[in-house]
Amino acid sequence: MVRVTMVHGLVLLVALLGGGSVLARDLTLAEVHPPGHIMVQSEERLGTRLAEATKGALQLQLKHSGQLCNESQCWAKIKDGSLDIARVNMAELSKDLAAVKLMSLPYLFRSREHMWRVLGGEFGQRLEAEAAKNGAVVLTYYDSGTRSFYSSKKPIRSLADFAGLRVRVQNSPVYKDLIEKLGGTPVVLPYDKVIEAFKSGEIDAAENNTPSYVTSGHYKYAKYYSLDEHSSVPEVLVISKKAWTSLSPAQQQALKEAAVDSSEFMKKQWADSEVQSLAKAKKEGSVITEKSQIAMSGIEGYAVKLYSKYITDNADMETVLAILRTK
Ligand code: GTR
Repeated sequence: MVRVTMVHGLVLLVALLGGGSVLARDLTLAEVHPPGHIMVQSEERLGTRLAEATKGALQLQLKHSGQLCNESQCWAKIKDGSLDIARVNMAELSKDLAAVKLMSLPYLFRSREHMWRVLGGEFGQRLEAEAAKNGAVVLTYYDSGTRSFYSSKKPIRSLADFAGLRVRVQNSPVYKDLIEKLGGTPVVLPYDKVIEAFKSGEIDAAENNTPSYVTSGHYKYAKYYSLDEHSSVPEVLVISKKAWTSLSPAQQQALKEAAVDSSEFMKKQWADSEVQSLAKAKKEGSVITEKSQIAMSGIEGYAVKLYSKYITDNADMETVLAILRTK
């Protein structure tokens, strides 16, 4: 929450002496990943940069490991203004933002470069306008690589392997439908409930990028990881409109710049983080199925059936075509 704290008396003094903002303030950032995840490292950097740029007047309070909320709850708090900042996967926004529903469609992006160009263009502006209608300001996006399936039962190599599989998905209608189309049963669960669900047998499979597969510990319960790369939906850093408008224009700029800097930092580290995570998973017994070993044509064929459900009018069709045409 934005608040003035006594403990920041020293910071306040420094700010006053340095001619900075008169009040030292905390900005709370809610994060579900634990320390050590590349996402948390990037946010720590954001906090340092922000404090430097504002001469200590803005202090980021990073609440990691889901201490404050799971991602659906965090997004709800951003919308109602009871949380300052949250980092969530964009899939969480898909119930409220039509643009996110479209960009969550599987196999839409040819590459991550393609996705970044789309977000940097008109589509990104549409998304940010929709976020604003929900009481949120987009500060930046973060790389989330590509998501792939993992199972506790057996390697997923073709469409047939989804039959009877109970697959944990994020809170997104698109992913629920995807699993149904593939022939499995979707189970919506928050991230921190996935391990228990593997242990109890409530689920047989889930999907995620490599750093999250490893830092979450899911790899210990679902050792068959199939690199099908069905989606690349990025992470998003959002601030509530309430917190945003309470900042001075100079503070807003400092926050935005620190956010963009942390995103660039993360983009550079991401590939390394993927390689290291995969190596760790392999070393500890994960069985990796490469994309070339998966009968992708069957899976993709079913996944694209979602397109006809989610592209509901000409405007959606134009949007998707514009994404596909983006070089
Ligand atoms: C991670 C992502 C989290 C969360 C998680 C999940 O890759 O960084 O924000 O969405 O996946 O599957 O719930």
